[in-house]
Amino acid sequence: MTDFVAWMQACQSRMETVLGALLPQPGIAPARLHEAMRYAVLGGGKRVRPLLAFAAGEVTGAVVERVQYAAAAVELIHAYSLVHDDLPAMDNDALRRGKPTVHVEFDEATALLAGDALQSLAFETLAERALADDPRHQLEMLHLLAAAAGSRGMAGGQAIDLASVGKSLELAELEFMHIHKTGALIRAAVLLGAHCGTLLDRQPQMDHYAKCIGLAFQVVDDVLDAEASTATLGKTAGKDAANNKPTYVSLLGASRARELAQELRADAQAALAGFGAEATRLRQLADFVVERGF
Ligand code: GRG
Repeated sequence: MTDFVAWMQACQSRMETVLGALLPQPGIAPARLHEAMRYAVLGGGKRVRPLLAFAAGEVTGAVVERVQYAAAAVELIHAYSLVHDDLPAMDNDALRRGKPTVHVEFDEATALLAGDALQSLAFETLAERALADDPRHQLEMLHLLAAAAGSRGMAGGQAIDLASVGKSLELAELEFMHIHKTGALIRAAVLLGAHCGTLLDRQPQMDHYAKCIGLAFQVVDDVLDAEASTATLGKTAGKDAANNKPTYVSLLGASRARELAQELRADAQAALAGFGAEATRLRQLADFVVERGF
């Protein structure tokens, strides 16, 4: 476990350095926009998606100097989504990663533009250097990330989320929403990391792992939103209930939601059964994602 914590910290620190170098320097015009972009991305966040990319890269023997850019691209999309999600037109939140949200610290127009520019920077990062031996794999990475972020992925899930406020959803509908809103980008993190190395016949098993982890992450997020404090989360706790949003906790109760997270963790671990020691980090991350809430 100590070894896992050290690995995690090394990846997080690498990410901070890589993201810091990829983001435009604050003094460069337009300085306010660049400051807002750096504010949104640096100095916070668990970097779960980059960790998954690094772990998946270990399975396919990818070099970290490549995976770090795939990981950064996914994290930039994630950061943009948080900036836009916090806007008054969406979740209207004032606290993120323990600090004022971007539109509160800067202004709404700057927050919109910062999110837009972070999304563009993600694709620039994926496209501007060789990240896979086979250029077709790199093209597939661009395709995977675009699809995961778009209307049939994260943005689509967000649209369903916004439309579901005040409604009671069936469990299957809630799952559909989260597979898109949260799961799609988490899946992309795993697949992009894997694509930096030598792709395997067991790609579908890794994909299944990624889907289970994506959903488990959301179930745990729902439990934490209901049970953890704002100080612990670094974002406003209890927002789902306050906004009358359907969640795993509101549909199943906290106890069954915890069980579901454990079942998804077990499914994720089972998907990796055919892998050897090269999948150790993915296994540890499955435990980390689920246990962070318990
Ligand atoms: C605006 C297109 C668009 C999409 C927004 C990600 C998202 C979609 C909304 C965020 C709302 C939310 C709380 C989703 C639940 C799961 C989630 C993505 C939590 C935040 O991710 P973490 O916990 O955050 O990885 P850190 O700060 O650690 O990076």
